[in-house]
Amino acid sequence: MLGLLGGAGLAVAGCGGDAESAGELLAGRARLPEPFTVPLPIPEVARPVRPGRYEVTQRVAAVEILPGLRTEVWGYGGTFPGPTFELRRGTPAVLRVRNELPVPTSTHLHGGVNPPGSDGYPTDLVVPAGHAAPHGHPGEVHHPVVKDYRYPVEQRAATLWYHDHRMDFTAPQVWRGLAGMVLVRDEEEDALPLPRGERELPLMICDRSFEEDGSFRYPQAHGGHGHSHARDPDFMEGVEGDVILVNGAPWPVAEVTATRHRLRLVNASNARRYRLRLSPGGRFTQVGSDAGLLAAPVAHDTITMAPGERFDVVVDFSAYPPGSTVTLLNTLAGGPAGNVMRFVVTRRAPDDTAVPAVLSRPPGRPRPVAARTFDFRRTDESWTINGHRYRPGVPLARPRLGTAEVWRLTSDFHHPVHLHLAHFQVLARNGRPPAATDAGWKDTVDVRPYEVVDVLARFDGHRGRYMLHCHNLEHEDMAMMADFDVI
Ligand SMILES: [Cu+2]
Repeated sequence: MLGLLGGAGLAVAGCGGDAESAGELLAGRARLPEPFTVPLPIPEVARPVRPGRYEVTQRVAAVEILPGLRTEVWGYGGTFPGPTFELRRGTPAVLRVRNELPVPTSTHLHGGVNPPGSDGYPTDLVVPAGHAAPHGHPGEVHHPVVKDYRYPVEQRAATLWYHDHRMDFTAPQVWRGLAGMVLVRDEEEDALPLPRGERELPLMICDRSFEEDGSFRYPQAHGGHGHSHARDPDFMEGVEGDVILVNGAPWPVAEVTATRHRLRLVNASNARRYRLRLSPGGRFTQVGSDAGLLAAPVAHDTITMAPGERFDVVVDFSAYPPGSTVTLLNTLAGGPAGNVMRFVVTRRAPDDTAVPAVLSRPPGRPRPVAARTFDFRRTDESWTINGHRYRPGVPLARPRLGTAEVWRLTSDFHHPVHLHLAHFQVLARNGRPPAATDAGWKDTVDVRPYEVVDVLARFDGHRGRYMLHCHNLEHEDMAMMADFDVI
């Protein structure tokens, strides 16, 4: 069976689009800026209100994304992206989320190893003041106005991110701005001579479309009116915007010295995959994956990123003459979405950084105690796992705490599969070795049409109810999720 599937990795799921595209393009109507004219913003680093305690308010705000136009965002702290939280392994953090939006929310720390009550389960909702809607789903929980999320932060240094995870409405609510980054740091990372300070850039990449007045454009049927899985069939595959934003700015430009820089790449798009490449050439030296530092660096000419994935890379700008420009391209798209951002190399500067041949000692691969298969597929007008639409509270698996299992992920389309709580390593694609970009411990894997991806997942940290789901957010809202209970 694996042999037969082996050649089908690039077949397309009957949509007539190109085989690498995971969504449907929604053309915008706004006047767009020339690429590489808006400076790259760096999100504020959140300051604790007291040690280990953070507070953030989700609110409506008007921000300037396209020059000269105002965009209403729903933002953590009223910004898009929200503030970056810098957490330290061994120092627990409490994040109080206050909801001043017109809709309920649930905040998921993507990649976090957190107790189930703080995981951002889709029906574990923070509801705004005056919100009178009834409980819409079995087992739905309503926290009035505020909720304290408790993060033990016992995990390795890694690039995480946080975003809304509200049942049925994750895609429109993230599209409106509910996402930000979290950097976990630890002593293992401190000891490395990697670029830091101004030479460490968090880069949250996502796509959006805009109306003529600068407001976000999004398909009405997906837009959060009423309560429905009756989505716009034109966007069944997912929504792709025609403007690429980095840290909330369209095709921005950043000045860099001719030294090494560390780029924390996050694909925060609803549905868009990227294949990143540097022009006029150059290499990404990957030092970390979703769940932390690699054992050893891996060099890539290109990096393919599915929604939810992170790549922690070093780029050495001393390879380019001062005064030159280096463009980060997305070779999966033609037209405007083929550009991501640009670096302008300003001048030579001292550089005492390095990328050591040994980066870290990640946990080894445990021996699996069980194997299961999860089939991600379109069934009638829904996206399903093992033939089921999402049923909150009905687990499809009950792995034991402290064990590991091989989970086989099969697919009819592009489905970036994300596991809450559990980190995994990719063992095989179609029975063959994984891609170079599959290295390390991960929490999200790019599963392509008719692919069979085997991952070794370990269930550590907490017992309770977690989930796996497709991280194409429109698919997720169209029920491509499942619970698993760690027992
Ligand atoms: Cu999917």
